Amino acid sequence: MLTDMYRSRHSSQPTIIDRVDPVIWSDKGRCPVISTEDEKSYEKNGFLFLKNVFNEKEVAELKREADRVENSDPTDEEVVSEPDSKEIRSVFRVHDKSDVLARLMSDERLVAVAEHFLDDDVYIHQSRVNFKPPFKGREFFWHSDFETWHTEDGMPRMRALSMSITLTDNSAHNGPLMLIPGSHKQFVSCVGETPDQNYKSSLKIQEIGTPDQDNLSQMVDENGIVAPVGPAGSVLIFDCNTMHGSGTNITPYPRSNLFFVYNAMSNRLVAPFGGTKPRPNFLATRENIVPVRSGQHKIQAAE
Ligand code: 6CS
Ligand code: FE
Repeated sequence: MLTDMYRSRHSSQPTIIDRVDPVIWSDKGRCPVISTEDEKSYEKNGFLFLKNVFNEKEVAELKREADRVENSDPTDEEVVSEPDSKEIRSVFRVHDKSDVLARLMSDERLVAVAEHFLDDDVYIHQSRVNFKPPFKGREFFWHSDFETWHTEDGMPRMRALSMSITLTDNSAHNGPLMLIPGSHKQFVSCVGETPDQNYKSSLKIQEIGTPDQDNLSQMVDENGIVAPVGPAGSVLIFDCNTMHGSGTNITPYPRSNLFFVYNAMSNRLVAPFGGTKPRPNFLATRENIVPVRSGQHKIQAAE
C-alpha cells in the first residue's frame, strides 16, 4: 500500500499540505523545445502560456474535428451536457474518437515538454474538449485537478500536467481559464465525502473536492489571479495541482479548449486514495496504457 501523501475529503476541517514533489522532475538541463526563462516561469507559477503554437490551417483542422466529436451521441456517458441545458459542455476520450486528435497528442511541440517536465515517458490520463458554448456555458469552480485525480482515481504523486490547446480565441469576456500563480506548491485538503458516482454530477458542477473560501481567499490575496488570453492555436501548460477555474460564458462566442492530461508512466493509477470505486476509463486511463511516443495507440471508435 502506497502512503497517502495528499489526504483529502477525510476531515471536517480543510488543511494545507506542502507539496513534496518537484514541479520539474528532470535534472537533465534545459528542455529542447522551450526556453530556460519559460521553464523557470512554469516552475514558479505552475503554468505557462505559449501563444500561436499552431497555425491557422492546423487550428481549422482541429476545430473541424472538435465539431465532429461534439456531434457524438448525446446519450453517451462520455458526452456531458451543461447543468441547465442540452448544450454540450464536454466530450471525453477525444483522442480515441479522432485520428487527427490522436496525432496531436503525440505532437513533438507538446510531448517533448511533457516528457521533460515529468522526466519520464508519458501517457494520456484524460482527454477532453470543453466547449463553453455561447450564452449558456457555465463555470468551472476553483479546483486542483490533482485533488480529484488522487482521491477519486488513485494518481499517487504530482507528476502529471495538462496541456490546453485553445480552439477559439480566449478573451477576457468568454470565460477564459483563470489560474492562481504559485498555488501548485500547496495542496488544499478539502472537506466532504465523495458520493457514489460523483463524476455524474461533478463534471457539470463540481461541489466536492473544491477548496474552502478562506484558503482560496488567502491564496488569491497573496498571489492574485491570472487569466491568459490569446488567439486560437495557443497552448496553456499547467501543473496538475495548480488551482484554476473559469466563469460563465454569456457572450455570443464559444470558448472551446482541447485538453490532454499527460501522466508519467511511473505514476500510473493505483486504487483511489479516497476509498471509492475507480472512475471509468474514459475519465482516468487504467487499462491499455501506452506511452504516447510508442505509436501503439489505436483509435477505438469508428470515424
Ligand atoms: O473530474 C475531472 O477529472 C476533472 N473535472 C473537474 C470538473 N474537476 C476535476 C478535474 O479537472
Ligand atoms: Fe480542471
